[in-house]
Amino acid sequence: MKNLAPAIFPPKGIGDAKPGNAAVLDWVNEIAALTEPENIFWCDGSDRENEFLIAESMKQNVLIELNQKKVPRCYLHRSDPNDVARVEQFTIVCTPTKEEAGPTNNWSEPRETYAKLRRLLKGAMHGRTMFVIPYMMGPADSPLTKVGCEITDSKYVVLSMRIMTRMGEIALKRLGNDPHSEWNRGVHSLLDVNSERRFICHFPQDNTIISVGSGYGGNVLLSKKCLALRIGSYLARTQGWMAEHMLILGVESPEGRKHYVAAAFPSACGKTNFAMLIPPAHFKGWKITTVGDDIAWMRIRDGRLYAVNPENGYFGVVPGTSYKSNPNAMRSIAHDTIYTNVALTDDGDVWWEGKDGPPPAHALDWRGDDWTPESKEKAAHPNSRFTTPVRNNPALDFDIEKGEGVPISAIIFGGRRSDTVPLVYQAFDWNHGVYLGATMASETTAAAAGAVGRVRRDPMAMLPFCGYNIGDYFQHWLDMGKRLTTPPLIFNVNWFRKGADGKFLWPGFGENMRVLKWIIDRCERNGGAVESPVGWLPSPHDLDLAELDIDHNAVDELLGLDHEEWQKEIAAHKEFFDSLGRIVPKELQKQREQLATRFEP
Ligand code: GTP
Ligand code: SPV
Ligand code: MN
Repeated sequence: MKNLAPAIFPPKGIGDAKPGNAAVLDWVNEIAALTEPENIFWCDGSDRENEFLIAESMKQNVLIELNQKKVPRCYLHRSDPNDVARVEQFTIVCTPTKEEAGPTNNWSEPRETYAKLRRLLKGAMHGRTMFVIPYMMGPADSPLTKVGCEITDSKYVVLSMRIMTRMGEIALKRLGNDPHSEWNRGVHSLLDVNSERRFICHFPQDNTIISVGSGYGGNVLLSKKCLALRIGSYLARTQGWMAEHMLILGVESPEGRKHYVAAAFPSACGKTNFAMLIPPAHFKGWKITTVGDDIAWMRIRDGRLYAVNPENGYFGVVPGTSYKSNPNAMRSIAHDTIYTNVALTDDGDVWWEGKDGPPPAHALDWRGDDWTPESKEKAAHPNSRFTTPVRNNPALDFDIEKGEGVPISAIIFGGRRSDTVPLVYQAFDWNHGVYLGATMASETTAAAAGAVGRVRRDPMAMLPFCGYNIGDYFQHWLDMGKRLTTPPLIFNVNWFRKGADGKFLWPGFGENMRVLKWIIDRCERNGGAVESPVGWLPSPHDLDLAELDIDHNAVDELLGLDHEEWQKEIAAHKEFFDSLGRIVPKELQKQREQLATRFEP
């Protein structure tokens, strides 16, 4: 199903928010001359514009209207079945030299790549409408905030960007009229949604992104992984800040003491869920608030790390979301939400695997085919998503718009590991914490096209998102540590360890509060821990497990270190570093040797 809808012609007052910045106008004209659209639609993000675009999207089958009584202002979008996740093999960092992109990125030469993309884009918007979306990443008054401009021929992208970013007037105001000010150029075209002509190209030196051939999420909402992480990480290094694949949450104790933590988990490994956590009844008076669920931009202020969430919405995993697992997400997506690739019930509601209640007797699956509970296929795609504004989140943090950001007390790394890695442990210091991040691994998920469940190293959860040489990125982390007088403590967690029966040992979700509480105790210098070869480990009585139905053996297993597994793990760290070659900083090599030594009898 391709969404190559013909041009639309808005009434007066819609689609004419032409910016005053000459650099933007020149660039738009240049892209229009290349792609030859029928007309140009200048977006301002207003309600009127949004209503018009939704109506047009329904006419052209880009959106399906859902039951407005059950899910007000919610719509369903079906992407092409060949286009349902990020495509890492076609995601490219186009730095002048291959060395700058480093061994973990696909690289191609910028000039040749521009030429190839120009050939693909030639006349690509013929007979169609080209949308120009000015957007802002970060609060209006933050020194971290960046402006981007995305050109696209997809209405789904426009509607999604309005949810995911601060779009329109506010962005143009921040950009101003100086043609030399810094802003990101993003060009997106669906082309013919052909997986053979799908390229997500980043030109960090030019602050430019060109994405063709896809209509899906992280490939096309250029604000997100492309700008906020790949280009962002490149800018962050040159400008002395950090762009990280991290959620940010606030934890307030019953006494009113508040901490913020940032956590890097790979795609589909629990960021959105952790960011919206509701503590179990035992933790009466504790309050968790969400600052961000996917991306953190952080800078140093008075020797501490401060973070903002550059985004304005959540692009979250749908399957598994329920009132049991994530009530705040369920409330968020009950209205004003775009669903992508979920099932459609006969009464116009949405359904997915893991939603509360019994499955519908009949539905249309994510492709639009008949589905019943007897069907072999899943009703919703495993990487089906919701796009919903942060304002919908009942647990939204009060300081989300604070320009200086929120001070970070702890950084948490975590992957999806069936074995080896304990439920939680603390790094000895910043550099050891950088080592934990640099060597983390996770089982692959449906968030990216390709095999699922394969353990791979995913340093700082940034493997697919670091826009430059990963060795330089590790060094940047080490350098940031030197500038921090009060660095956040660094932890590693693993919600996904399994027992001999193949089941998760840890209940996860809201119960992760028990782990978070220990982390906060450590930040306040009063949580107990034992020194182990991997770092500070809680013993079972250091975790508050009251009113939790879990047996002692499971807890011992969760907190245990299996020396044989760790010998393999350390060998895997070495193998990973060896695969990167000389770019791994000496400090991290030293950390690895020290880890190996600590395991010696
Ligand atoms: P991206 O949006 O792709 O970056 O994913 P994410 O990191 O935000 O992951 P998300 O919170 O959406 O969770 C992904 C999947 O993991 C969902 O199916 C969740 O139900 C599941 N999940 C999240 N937290 C936990 C947990 O604590 N334990 C278990 N067992 N599963 C979890
Ligand atoms: C991820 O894969 O980490 C996502 C989804 O958040 S996407 O925006 O498609 O990258
Ligand atoms: Mn998420």
